[in-house]
Amino acid sequence: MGFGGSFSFSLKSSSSSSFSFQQHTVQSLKRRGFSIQSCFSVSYHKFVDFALDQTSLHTQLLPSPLQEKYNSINSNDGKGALSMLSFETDKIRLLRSLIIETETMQVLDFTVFPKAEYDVPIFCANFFTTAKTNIVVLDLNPLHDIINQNDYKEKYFKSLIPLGLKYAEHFPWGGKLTSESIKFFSPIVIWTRFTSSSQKYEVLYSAFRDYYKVWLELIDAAVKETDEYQIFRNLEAQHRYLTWRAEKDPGQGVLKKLTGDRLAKDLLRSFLFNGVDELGSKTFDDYFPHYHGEEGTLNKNGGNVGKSFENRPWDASGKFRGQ
Ligand code: BLA
Repeated sequence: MGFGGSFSFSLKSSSSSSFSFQQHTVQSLKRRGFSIQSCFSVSYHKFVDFALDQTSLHTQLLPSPLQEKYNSINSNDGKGALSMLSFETDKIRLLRSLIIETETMQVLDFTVFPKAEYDVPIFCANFFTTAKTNIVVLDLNPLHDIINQNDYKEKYFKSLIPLGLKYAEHFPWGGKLTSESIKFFSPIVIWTRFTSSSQKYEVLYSAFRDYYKVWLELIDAAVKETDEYQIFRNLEAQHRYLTWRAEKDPGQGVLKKLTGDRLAKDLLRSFLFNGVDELGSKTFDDYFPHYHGEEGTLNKNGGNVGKSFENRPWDASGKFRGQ
């Protein structure tokens, strides 16, 4: 099974406007009779539209070389659609989004990876929605340690603590996590689960807009690093992040169900976490020697094994308290 399928489109015809590019995808889906989002009170396309529009106000969005191969595919059962977009800019190595729409779920996986010359956090929005429930991660994932060291936290998160607190009120902590995940999250992470409601989606959309706008300000202000060692540190941190997510993304099972094992693996390694096979040679075990396979999996009774952080581990001043 190849990518693109019958409703792939030419990159060249999309010119420089990200918006028409996006609309093209939506129109393609509509032409194919996908009105799936109508049974949900949320569609994540407007989130991506917003992000692309905002980005192009700040800088020029260039189509990523990945776009030609990864654009739109149907799920194996023909009842769902996966839409993918990818871009780069002068400071962004890869901005990519995956939207999944089926009869039973709406998923957004939107991540922006800065180039290694910038130590700006990775923008991360992961929303998994069914008719009843939602699993949400929205964050500026730190590139460097913010739990044991202060400098990176001060540089990027100190001024954002009030923003995090504003949304923590609306979105209570989502419960236990693997201890690795917590190290990739910032003090302003929105990690939450909620029962589906249109009012909640409005707040989520507002949070997404606010987080993306502050992230754009950070990347705008970022000065290109010239020190080889610092660039290497950033690159290795990016590669470590990609290695974690390509291996442990909780969405893997869903992707495999929708597209089959081979395509799911290709999507994970070449599109979603592109760079995992190119940006470094360390392996998962090199980066996570203490990871025990049972962490984060479900036991036979459906209980979580090896997870912690039942409550938000940061206090209101952004200090890590742990638990
Ligand atoms: C669950 N997704 C989760 C959870 C987290 C994340 C923390 C809770 C379960 C856990 O502790 O692992 C997301 N974890 C992240 C993110 C990072 C991380 C963003 O470490 C970044 C460093 N989610 C998606 C996509 C799908 C998806 C694309 O992003 C589906 C295609 C599904 N996420 C999904 C599902 C669950 C989940 C089904 C529940 C899985 C479970 O409870 O075991």
